[in-house]
Amino acid sequence: MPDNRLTSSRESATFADQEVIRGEGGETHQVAGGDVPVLTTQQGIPVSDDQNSLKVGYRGPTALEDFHFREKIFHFDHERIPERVVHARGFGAHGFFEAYESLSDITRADLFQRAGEKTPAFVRFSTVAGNKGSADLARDVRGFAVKFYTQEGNWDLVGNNIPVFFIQDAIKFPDLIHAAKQEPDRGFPQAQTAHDNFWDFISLSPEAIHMSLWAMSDRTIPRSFRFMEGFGVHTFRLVNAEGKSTFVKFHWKPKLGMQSVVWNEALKINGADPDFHRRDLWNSIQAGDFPEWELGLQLFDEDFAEKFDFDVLDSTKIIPEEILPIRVVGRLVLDRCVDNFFAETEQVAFCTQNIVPGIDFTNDPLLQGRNFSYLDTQLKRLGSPNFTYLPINAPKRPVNHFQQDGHMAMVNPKGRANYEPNSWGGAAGGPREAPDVGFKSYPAEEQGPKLRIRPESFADHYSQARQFYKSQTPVEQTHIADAFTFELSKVKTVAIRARMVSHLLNVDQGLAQKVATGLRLEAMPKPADAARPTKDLPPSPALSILGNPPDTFKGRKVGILLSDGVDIDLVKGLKDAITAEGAMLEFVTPMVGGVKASDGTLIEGDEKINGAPSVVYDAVAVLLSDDGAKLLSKEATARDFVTDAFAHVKFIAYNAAAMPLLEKACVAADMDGGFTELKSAADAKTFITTCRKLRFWEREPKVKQV
Ligand code: HDD
Repeated sequence: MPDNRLTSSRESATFADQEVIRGEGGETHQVAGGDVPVLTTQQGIPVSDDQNSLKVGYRGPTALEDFHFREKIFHFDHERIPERVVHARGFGAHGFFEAYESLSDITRADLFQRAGEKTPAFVRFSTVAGNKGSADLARDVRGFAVKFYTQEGNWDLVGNNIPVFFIQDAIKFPDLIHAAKQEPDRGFPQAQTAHDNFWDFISLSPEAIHMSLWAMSDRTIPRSFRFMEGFGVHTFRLVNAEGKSTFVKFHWKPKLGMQSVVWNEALKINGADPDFHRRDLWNSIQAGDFPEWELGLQLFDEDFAEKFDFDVLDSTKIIPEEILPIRVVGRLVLDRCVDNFFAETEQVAFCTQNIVPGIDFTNDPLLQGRNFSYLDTQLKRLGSPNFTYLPINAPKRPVNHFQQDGHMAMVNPKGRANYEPNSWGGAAGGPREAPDVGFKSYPAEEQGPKLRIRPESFADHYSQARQFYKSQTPVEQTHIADAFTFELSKVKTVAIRARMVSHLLNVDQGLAQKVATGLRLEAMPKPADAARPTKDLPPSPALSILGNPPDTFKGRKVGILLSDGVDIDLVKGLKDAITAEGAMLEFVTPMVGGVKASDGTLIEGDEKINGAPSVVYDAVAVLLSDDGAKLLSKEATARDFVTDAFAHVKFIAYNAAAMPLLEKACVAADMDGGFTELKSAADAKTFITTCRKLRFWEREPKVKQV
């Protein structure tokens, strides 16, 4: 019998597909499902009954001697470890870094020596402020932490998706984070900076203004981890075999281009699918659609650093790509999901201090402080200095040292020598240092008085903020003004709102005016006192997301709303066009069991209409029969599907029969260039080509009046 079903690109997994590895090995016994391992306690004692605790009498108390019960509850009680004090919510994946060329003239770091060489890597993406259970689409900076398992040890590049930071000196980090997270008396709001404490701190810290422009831009509501840039933020050093040092800034460029959602969409995604980003990464890797970034380097010497307008040790500043071009030197591919979230994503311990021969620090005071903080926090989180033996943290090369013991010592070398120098001779004496190949710090010359100061060269807080704003397209500038207005509208203290606007006056008069108007401030404040006047730097076009569109719809997802009786050829044509573009699709149906198309084909639903609002898709199609349109135009969730797609300036494909729904959704009278009618299967290609623009931004001024 022919298989009369049409499924989307997403194949559903069954229990039988899943590899059962829990309790592999040991004795087995027959149960209804087949031959399975015998359930045991942690001590390996076979368990006869896991459903009932041991009681005295038929209805009596539980016996203290029930070791199985006690062990099970004891272990459960201790399952949690402290969540990260920042970046608690994250999602990781495995992959590799591949060098495009040898950089041996610049660095002796092993992973950069041979073109084509692949180095295993693990990446963890995260939000900063939210707790572990918060939602993915919080307006927040995203962490982009990469662990490279090089042949000369682990290198951790612990970066963000924004190239600058809020503060210049690590001593301010606890204050910044306290202000950003939930307020201590009430324990809310979580996972958002839209509250008094955060903006109070920022408005009292002019150094934070540049990053707050980035934070209020669309960069902090990315569509996917796959469509974000990443940055090492600080200036680091690369050191070659001759000991020559070159300064470097690290950049990650997503192969599929950048993309963000709009704010109203972000708010709704958080309700519809709080796991939106992690699900997206998981699904794309499982589908074999491996996310990829290119590693870019900005390389410069002391001479450039001297001449540059800003201090290269100041993490609140960028070096524009237009001044110092990025050299692309390799790619990062994520091709494997974790097997166990806790073991890998939760226990992975990134430390900025993890560098390898050929890479070195600079005196950036933020970086210097981080080097203390990360090691310290891992001890707190993971509970033992032996966290380096956890498989996710262990280098993929042998380790040899004289450190020993401690909680959970899992690797315990044999032999007598646990110190050096010793006179046990040869291999029995254990490892010895190797001056020729071992890590050597770059011998930078340092001297001067001990001072608690902020260098004068760090004092210009507004020029690059202005440059960032000027580099955005008008649509993006509007989003920045809207984001400031939204966040400051949640701030109850009017004086804080006004103080923020006083800083924006030093950035751009028009921006300050828009925000002041949006807040209905009674009077425009005076510009904030500035240590340095704002310079009018030329725009850096590379800083805009919309100014650098991807020109492909690859990796994006279309939600197709269907009803019974839908024209099967239209559905097939659309599916083919989406698949040919390398994009994904999901069928959204009134009932998850699917719909019967015009020819009787069962089209299986991926989602029921109330479980997949259009916010979880990049573009939508509404393909209905006359009866289907009659039914769905009375269904609020179907109307929202269309209304939201329209409000979020998405491309919408429809067939003529769907018009009653479009009318009920109040979009029929405003149909614009973002709509494509699918008269025949051939029109689907036109629709997908149109979707490459990602959003129909021309519509936005018409759907936003306040
Ligand atoms: Fe940090 C975690 C990125 C400044 C202290 N940070 C953490 C993570 C990322 C960053 C991506 C999550 C790592 C993971 O997935 O496990 N942090 C940054 C960037 C910064 C920065 C790009 C500035 C350029 N951080 C910073 C400072 C301090 C910290 C100045 C303290 C002085 N960060 C920490 C931490 C965390 C952390 C408390 C929490 C959990 C962890 O380290 O492992 O140590």
